[in-house]
Amino acid sequence: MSSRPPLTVMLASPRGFCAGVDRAIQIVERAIEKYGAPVYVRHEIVHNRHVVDRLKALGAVFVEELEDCPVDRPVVFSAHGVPKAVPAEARARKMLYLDATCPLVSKVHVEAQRHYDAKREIVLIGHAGHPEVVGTMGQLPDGAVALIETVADAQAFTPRDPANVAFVTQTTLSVDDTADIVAALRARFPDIAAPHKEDICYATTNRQDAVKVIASGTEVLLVLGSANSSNSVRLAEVGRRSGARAYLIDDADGLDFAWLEGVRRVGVTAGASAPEVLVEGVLAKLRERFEVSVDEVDAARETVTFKLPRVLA
Ligand code: 0CG
Ligand code: SF4
Repeated sequence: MSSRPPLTVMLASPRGFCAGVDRAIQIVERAIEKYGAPVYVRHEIVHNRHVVDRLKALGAVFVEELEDCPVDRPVVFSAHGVPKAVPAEARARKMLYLDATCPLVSKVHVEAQRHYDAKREIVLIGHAGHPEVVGTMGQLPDGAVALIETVADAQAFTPRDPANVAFVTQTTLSVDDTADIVAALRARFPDIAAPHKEDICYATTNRQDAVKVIASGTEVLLVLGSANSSNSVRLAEVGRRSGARAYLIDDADGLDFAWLEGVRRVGVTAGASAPEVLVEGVLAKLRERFEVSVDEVDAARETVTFKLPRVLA
């Protein structure tokens, strides 16, 4: 008989890598294979410490600005997208660049441009300072896009022409918070032009849905992901709103057994940039203390994949 107490792990599915993250990491790996090291990467390719450290060991060099890259080495732009000025500058410096912007972020860029061409005043719902927000705002001239972060911002927004407004969003927001902000915008601007479906991507939506399914029945939720990962931070928030104590941890070392005292059921999920090996590490650590049974709960099936840029395919 084992003396370890029983623990049920409710494992969220889908969790972890999305198609855009998978593609972005492959772009860096293939670029290193094709061009040799070092390959420069402007900003963390995805917001995960383990991914970044592994790629560094393979020969990637991470920098924040294009001017920190030598002109004679390839540079990859991160999955979050870049302002238009960045590829323009790379071309001017005759640099070889590979754009790992997720196609679902590029889609938002195209939408914003379409609204601008139609002379609409554009609102971006997103988090100030996040690189995706910087990239989306940077598709258009300064002042063309107004950033709003909250319902209060939506209520305070004063367009020049209330009949000619459009909105786009960051891809990794809270689905529920965004619905509230959109409702506040629609109440004031009934004709506001909106995305056909959603700018919040399928991966963000599905991971939040999966947390909702498991978190109401668990006392604690462990989210694998880094603190600068917007979609991972949102998963912990969704867990808290469903009544769980939620912890965002980079890996098994971040797990404190004190959190699990007297706990019988724990939820586990991972942000879109967190490798599955980190989930396995947490399960292995839980097995050191508990008699673990894993219950994987499927909230959605995902079949999305994205092609690599032709030069690397
Ligand atoms: O969730 P954000 O946008 O912060 O990015 P992360 O790299 O964590 O994951 C998806 C992408 C890109
Ligand atoms: Fe693309 Fe969504 Fe993944 Fe971001 S989280 S890289 S938008 S699929």
